[in-house]
Amino acid sequence: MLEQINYPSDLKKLKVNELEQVCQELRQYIIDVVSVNGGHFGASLGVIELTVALHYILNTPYDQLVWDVGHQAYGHKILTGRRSVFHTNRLYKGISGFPKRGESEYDTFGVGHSSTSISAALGMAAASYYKGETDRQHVAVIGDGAMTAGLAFEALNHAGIENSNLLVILNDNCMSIDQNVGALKEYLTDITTSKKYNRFRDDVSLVLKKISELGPDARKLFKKIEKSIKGTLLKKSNFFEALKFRYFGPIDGHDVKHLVKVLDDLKHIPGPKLLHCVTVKGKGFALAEKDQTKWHAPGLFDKITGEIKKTISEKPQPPKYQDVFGYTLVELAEQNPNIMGITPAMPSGSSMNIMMKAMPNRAFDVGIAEQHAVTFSAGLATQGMVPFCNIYSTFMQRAYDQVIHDVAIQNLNVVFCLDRAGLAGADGATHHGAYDLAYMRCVPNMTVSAPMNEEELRNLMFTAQQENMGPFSIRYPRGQGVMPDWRRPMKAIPIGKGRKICDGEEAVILTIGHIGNEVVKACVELNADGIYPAHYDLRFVKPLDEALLHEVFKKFKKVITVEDGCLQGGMGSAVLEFMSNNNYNAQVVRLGIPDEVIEHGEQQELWALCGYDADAIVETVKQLVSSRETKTLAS
Ligand SMILES: Cc1ncc(C[n+]2csc(CCOP(=O)(O)OP(=O)(O)O)c2C)c(N)n1
Repeated sequence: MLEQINYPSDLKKLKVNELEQVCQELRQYIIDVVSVNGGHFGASLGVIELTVALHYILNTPYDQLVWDVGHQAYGHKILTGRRSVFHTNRLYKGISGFPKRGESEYDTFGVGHSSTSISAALGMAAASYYKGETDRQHVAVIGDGAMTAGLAFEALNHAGIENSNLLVILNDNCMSIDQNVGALKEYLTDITTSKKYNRFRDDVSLVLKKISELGPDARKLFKKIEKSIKGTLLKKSNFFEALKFRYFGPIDGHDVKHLVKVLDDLKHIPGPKLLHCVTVKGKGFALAEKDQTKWHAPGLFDKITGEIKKTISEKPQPPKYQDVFGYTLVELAEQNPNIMGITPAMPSGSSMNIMMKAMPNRAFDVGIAEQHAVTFSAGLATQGMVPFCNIYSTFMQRAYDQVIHDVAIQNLNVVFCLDRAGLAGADGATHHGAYDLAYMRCVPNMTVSAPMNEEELRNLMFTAQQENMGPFSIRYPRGQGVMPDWRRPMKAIPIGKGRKICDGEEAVILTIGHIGNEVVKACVELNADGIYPAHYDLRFVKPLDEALLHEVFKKFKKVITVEDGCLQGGMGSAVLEFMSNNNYNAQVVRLGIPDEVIEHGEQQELWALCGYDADAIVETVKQLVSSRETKTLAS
């Protein structure tokens, strides 16, 4: 059946009792493709029935369907014109792993970061209301994990007093990437299991039934019946009702026929509504149902046995930076009783789970709440604690005011560990950690650093937890480092002190962070061709190692800067500022992320695209040393 469905219009030709078969085929298709291609997995399997029912009932793309985070939208993509290209998901030049407006008119809102759907759908609904498009539906599908964010609460708070035609579907599977956390989660579990609420659900079904039977006068009748149950169960004890939403559910999110009926009924009820669907993440793939965190995005796997494929290597592999962070934090916390760990919903992704397991009273998962994570850390720091607040570079964007207002202005000793910094790879534009060097560099009191390898990461963490360090950011990329034997004793690094990697002549390369290893590779190739550039690892973008830079600009007239971050305002910019402030004259070529949106692809592929993988660096050095004129060049 799936082969006959290219667009929702094809789906609508089917009878309701044929939809279960469509769900089964759609589920299998996702398993087939993701097992050989990679990508997010469990979340899409959990919303198959919802996806089919929504496209069956709604008049998409006229009706606006907004997916939160968007990692669960594979079924949506397949049913909206992208089945035949789904095998290119997340590949360079292939379709995006998230909804993207430029890709399809069915993708109403670009996503990747969580908890935006209610605000966005409410904006769409308000615009429709203003334009008089009263028949238009606006639906936000949001998970219980994404619902923990401040942004989602802000949107609910606003939506409750708007007349807009908005349906929020709460996809409640009790999971974020790891177990969902917090009081809201416990509340949702309560109302899913409590008898009172189940009885209430039956009342609602009755009301809906009456509506469908009675046609045009239905709304009037609904108001009457609603009034009779208002003030009792509804208002007093339902969180969403208290925010002036009409609450429906909880219902089984895997019963496609029932979903079709309920969604059809809800179309006729105006104003803000919330439908609570209970689903199972990974539904239909036993292993994914069982270990939902592992199967959030498992990589490649055997779809029959479920065995996750590993890249086999003879040599001992360096660890991932995130694991070096996780183990080092515990090691430091054993010595320093003031250290605390904070993660906003990324215990596994950041390896904070190592500390959460070893020291449960000193490590917090605060939910998808980056802003809160930062201000909570600031609060801890006022009491003499040393919080290590680990947030992916891209997600830290959401907590920028908290970084400045709550931490930096008060000069509090909060250590920001920014994982997945630089080009993040297949997750694409929404997930690249492109901006942190620039956005941290302009904040007063902030130390901005990046390790080139695991040993440096450990030393920077050791340095940052010393007394009176103030706000301290340490950024490192996703994936593996370069040193298999990384567990060396830690030592403090003088703040703002860079280091020389190799001496050279003619040209100098300045780097920050892990990308310096591409320069090491490039130098091997250049040396073989008789070209010997010097290489310095700055370690700190702020404060800059001015002594090192004086040495560099006195000796070299050809300077290349390389960073895995945006060119505007990053390390290269800092070097140009230094050069200008000190009246040096040199030819400076800056390599980094240009001022444009970089799409998805393999990390190495994207480094090459942006012109700062080892090959591109070799090319740049060769061009620079062969150019005769020496002029100041900001490229
Ligand atoms: C602002 C932000 N922080 C963190 C993440 C990482 N992240 C992606 S999916 C996810 C869990 C979402 O849980 P939920 O909304 O319940 O959806 P589910 O995966 O359970 O279907 C998290 C934390 C993100 N995408 N955006």
